[in-house]
Amino acid sequence: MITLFHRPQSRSTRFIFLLEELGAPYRIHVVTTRNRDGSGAVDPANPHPHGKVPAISDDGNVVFESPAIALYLTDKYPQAALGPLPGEPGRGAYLSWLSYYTGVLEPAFMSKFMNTEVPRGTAGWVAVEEAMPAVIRQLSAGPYLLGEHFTAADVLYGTTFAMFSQSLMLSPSPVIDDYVKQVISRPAHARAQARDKG
Ligand SMILES: N[C@@H](CCC(=O)N[C@@H](CS)C(=O)NCC(=O)O)C(=O)O
Repeated sequence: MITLFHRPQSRSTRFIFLLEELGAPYRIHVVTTRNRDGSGAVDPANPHPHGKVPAISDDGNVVFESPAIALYLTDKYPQAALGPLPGEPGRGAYLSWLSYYTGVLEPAFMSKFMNTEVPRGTAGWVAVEEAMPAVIRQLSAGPYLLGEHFTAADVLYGTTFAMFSQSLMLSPSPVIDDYVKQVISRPAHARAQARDKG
């Protein structure tokens, strides 16, 4: 059985969404984390090395970091077809966009948030003004990141864009708006919101 280490309204909420999409049996273990304002504390029950969420334990096998968790779960529940398996078409694209999420997109958003210039040729990521057109190009062929089929990569990207769509982090884009609508209108997303408190 999968245990999701979770803090409501955080990056772990989207893994309730993914687990609901997968139809996987799971339980939620709500933990505390450190907060931006200095409050909160690492919960000793949380197996993430920095006490962050999400993390999962699959009967003692711990997985942390969002792309790794997404990949682990879609490989474990192949019948849900939420991510191409090794040898299937689209596997390379799936791995690439999952890795891009934490390797490029999140740092790009963080650089913008912190008003930091991204040093070309040194940083492993690019500015958000360069990253978003690449994502939009990929989605334009869509409707999903990998084409016609919704995958766990869309859980990560769709929920992130839903969070930032009203902020200055994202320039207005009808492609992103349509994408967000499709992702958050899924019944599993509503079920995840209902279970967010644990
Ligand atoms: N790279 C991690 C980021 C996880 C993360 O930073 N989660 C936040 C909640 S949204 C957290 O646990 N913050 C508490 C802390 O930084 O100690 C992932 O994508 O899974």
